[in-house]
Amino acid sequence: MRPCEKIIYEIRPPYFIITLNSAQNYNALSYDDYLYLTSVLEVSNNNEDCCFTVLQSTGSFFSSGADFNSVPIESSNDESHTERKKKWLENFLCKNQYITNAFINHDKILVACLNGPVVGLSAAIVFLCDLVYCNNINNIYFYFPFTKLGLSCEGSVSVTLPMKLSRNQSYQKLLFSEQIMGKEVLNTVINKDFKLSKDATVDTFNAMVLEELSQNTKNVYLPSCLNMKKLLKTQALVNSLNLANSMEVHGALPFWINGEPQRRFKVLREEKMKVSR
Ligand code: CO8
Repeated sequence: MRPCEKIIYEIRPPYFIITLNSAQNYNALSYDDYLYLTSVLEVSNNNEDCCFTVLQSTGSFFSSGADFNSVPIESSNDESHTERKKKWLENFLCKNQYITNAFINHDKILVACLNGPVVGLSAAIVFLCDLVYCNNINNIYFYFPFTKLGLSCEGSVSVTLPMKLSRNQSYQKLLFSEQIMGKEVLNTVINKDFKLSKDATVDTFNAMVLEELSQNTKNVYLPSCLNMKKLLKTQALVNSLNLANSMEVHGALPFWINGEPQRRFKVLREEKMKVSR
C-alpha cells in the first residue's frame, strides 16, 4: 500500500491510529482517499495485536466530507444513457457501497475522536463508530447536506440516524439538510465530552482519548472486548445496515445519471472559490 499524506496511520498496540491530515481543506476526502481509508482498515483488521481502530483528525474540522474538487464534472450531452449509467456505477455506486461496507463490517472497535464538526459521508462513518469522543461539545455538529446536493442518504444513515436520534427528528434533519448539534446526540452518538480548555490543541485532545482508553482497558481482557463487539453489533443490525447501504446507493444512482449532484457540487465549488477570493 502506497503512503498517503492526507491519511496517516500508526500502529501502537492495542491501538491502530488513523489520522486525517489535511486541515487546510477541513479534511475533505476524495473517493480515492476514502478507498485508501478502507485499505488502512484492512491492515488494522489483519493486525492481531490491535483491538481498537482509532480515527483522529487535525485542525478545526474532523472532516468536511466528500472533496467537491474531486467530483467528476457533468456528463456531456453526447453521452448516451447507457454510457452515463456505466460511468456512475463505477464512480459512485460501487465505490460508495464498498466504503460504507468496510466500516459496517470492520472487526476492531471503532473509535472516533471528534475535534470539530463532521459532514456528509464522513459524518455517516462517525455514526457507524462504536465509541465517539469529542472536545467541547458546543463546537461539534453533524451535517448531512444530502438533499441540498441532489443526493439522498449514504453510509447507512437511513438506519443509524433514526436509531440514534429519533424517527421524526431524522426526517427533519435529513429532508431539510439541517445540522445536528453535538448536544442533541450526547449519550446516543457521543460517549463523552472532554471539555478541554480553549487553548488545548487537537494533539492534546487526541492523546487524552488514548489515555482514557488505556485507563479503561487496564484490567480487561482485550479478546473479550472484540467478542463483545461481535455480540453487540448483532447479525440483525449488520443485515439491516448492509441492506440500507445497498438501497441508498441504488436510490441515488438515477440522480447521478441525471446530473443533479454534479450540477450542485459545481455550484458549491464555485461559491467556495468566490468566498475565499
Ligand atoms: N471539499 C473541498 N474543500 C473543502 C470542502 C470540501 N467538502 N469543505 C471545505 N473545503 C475547503 C474550502 O474550500 C476552504 O478552502 P480555502 O481556504 O482554500 O478557500 C477551506 O476548506 C475552509 O472552508 P470554508 O472557508 O468554506 O470554511 P467555513 O467554516 O466557512 O465552512 C463548511 C465550512 C460548512 C464545511 C463549508 O466549507 C462547506 O459547506 N463545505 C462543503 C461540505 C460538503 O458539502 N461536503 C460534501 C458532503 S456530501 C458527502 O460527503 C457525500 C458525497 C458522496 C459523493 C462523493 C463523490 C466524490
